[in-house]
Amino acid sequence: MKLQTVLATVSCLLATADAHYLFGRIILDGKWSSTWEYTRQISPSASISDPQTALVAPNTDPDSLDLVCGRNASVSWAPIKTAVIQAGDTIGFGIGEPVLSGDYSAMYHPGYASAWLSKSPTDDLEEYIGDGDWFKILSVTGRTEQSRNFSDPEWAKYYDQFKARWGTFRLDSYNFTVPATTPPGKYLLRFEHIFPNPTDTQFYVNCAHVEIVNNGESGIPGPTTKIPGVYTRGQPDVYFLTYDLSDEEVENFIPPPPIVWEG
Ligand SMILES: *[C@@H]1O[C@H](CO)[C@@H](O)[C@H](O)[C@H]1NC(C)=O
Ligand SMILES: *[C@@H]1O[C@H](CO)[C@@H](O)[C@H](O)[C@H]1NC(C)=O
Ligand SMILES: *[C@@H]1O[C@H](CO)[C@@H](O)[C@H](O)[C@H]1NC(C)=O
Ligand SMILES: [Cu+2]
Repeated sequence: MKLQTVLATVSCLLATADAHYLFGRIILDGKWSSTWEYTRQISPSASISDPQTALVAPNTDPDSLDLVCGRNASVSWAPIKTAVIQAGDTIGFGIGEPVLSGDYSAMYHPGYASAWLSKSPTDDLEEYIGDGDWFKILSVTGRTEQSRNFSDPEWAKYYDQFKARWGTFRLDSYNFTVPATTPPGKYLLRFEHIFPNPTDTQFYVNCAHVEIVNNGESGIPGPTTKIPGVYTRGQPDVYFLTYDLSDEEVENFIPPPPIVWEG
């Protein structure tokens, strides 16, 4: 068991140079959008020379403004559309270009995902830098009905007994419901996939512009938090080695606060 853990860790670190991804597309009315059609463009990492790798590289600084919507995207600097969605309806995020060659066109790393909303104080989403209150509307930790079926011959080759315990492992998208009592308005809709590591946890984050329509009852979303500020370097539910958890611990894993607002 000890040796297995060491081997698995080494292969993970070797793979991380290329094994990155971003969520440049949304799934609206059951259809995949184009990359950056509704999602804020991000900038390449200045420290990586290959342009594709530079774009998909994750943020590893929990205190950076890049934690809001991805690298250099707390400001909206390229025109995008606003997706109109009815409170209670389903929306999703999907992997966008560039998709790195090889086996990486998916949430390649083990870890957990979440989706968040933050209401723009004005009608102009382009102007909103995401410094208001955020609430969580989705949390995926262990396996769900959307998880890959690794008994299926198409996916069996990607099976890994440690990584497959996490619900998003090897998925190229995730769909979820906007709570039915979400107050109407213009929002940043943020998707986050976290690959925990003891020292440099990777944050994969992107944001879409959405207008939520709700002619019915509105609730009071909460609990809320600020981003950055939601995570502290070293906090044990963000900074850990996934291989060190037992199957039961992954199944019962409690993600970092805040809890999901169900509406
Ligand atoms: C999310 O929905 C889209 C559109 O129906 C679908 O292509 C995709 O496979 C779904 N994702 C998952 C993980 O089920
Ligand atoms: C960040 O975005 C600004 C526009 O807001 C752009 O002018 C600048 O070049 C970008 N920075 C990097 C490092 O890509
Ligand atoms: C998973 O795939 C196997 C093999 O194709 C199939 O027999 C099984 O029904 C699938 N399970 C689910 C939950 O779809
Ligand atoms: Cu990676």
